[in-house]
Amino acid sequence: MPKLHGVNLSPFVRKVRVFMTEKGLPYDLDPVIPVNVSDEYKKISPLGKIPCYQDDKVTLADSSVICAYLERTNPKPPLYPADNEAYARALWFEEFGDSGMQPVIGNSIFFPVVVAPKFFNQPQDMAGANKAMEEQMPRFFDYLESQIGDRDYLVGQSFTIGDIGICSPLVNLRQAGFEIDAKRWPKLRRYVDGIHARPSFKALIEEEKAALGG
Ligand SMILES: N[C@@H](CCC(=O)N[C@@H](CS)C(=O)NCC(=O)O)C(=O)O
Repeated sequence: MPKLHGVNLSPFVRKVRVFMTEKGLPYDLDPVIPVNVSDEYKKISPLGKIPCYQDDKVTLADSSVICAYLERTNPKPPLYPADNEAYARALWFEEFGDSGMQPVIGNSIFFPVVVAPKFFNQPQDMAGANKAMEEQMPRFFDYLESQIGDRDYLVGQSFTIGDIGICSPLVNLRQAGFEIDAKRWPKLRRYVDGIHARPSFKALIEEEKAALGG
């Protein structure tokens, strides 16, 4: 059975878990917390990060690489568009989520509001999170609002890696108690609500709710 090292609440682990669920791929989750990881773990994940995926052929320590590999080894259902332009666009949205939104959500909102008080016994910083929500997140939301239109998916007519990359960190935003303002970004809010209601996302959102104390 393939093994996925990493814990829930991580947007990158969630990306891979949603991807594998959508493909119907079973896996064992090894709950590695990415703080002071062991030298043993660094042998399989040299940057000390989660997720790390292992099967009988490969060891891969990056969510985007893992998903790309699993698409090649398990093509059905396709989670990357066949069309060249749509393929590039899906990768772009994945990157926009991973390297654009996630650092802001993770460092300025989710960590200070949820992780610091819950796991590090540090004071909660709501003021910093509110500031990030007011000053940094709107440019991401404005862009995504301009891209989604009335569709259910960011690229074409089906669910892709682009939707996973965008909507995974937005789970952490909700876990920190923030919502996308439906009056200001109605199309984006409708879209994200729809993606988070998919069984693959919903099951993890429920699991993580329990991990956060309900
Ligand atoms: N590019 C990596 C990023 C993974 C990542 O940053 N994971 C975080 C947890 S959400 C981590 O392991 N952080 C610990 C560290 O950076 O030392 C991926 O897509 O998998």
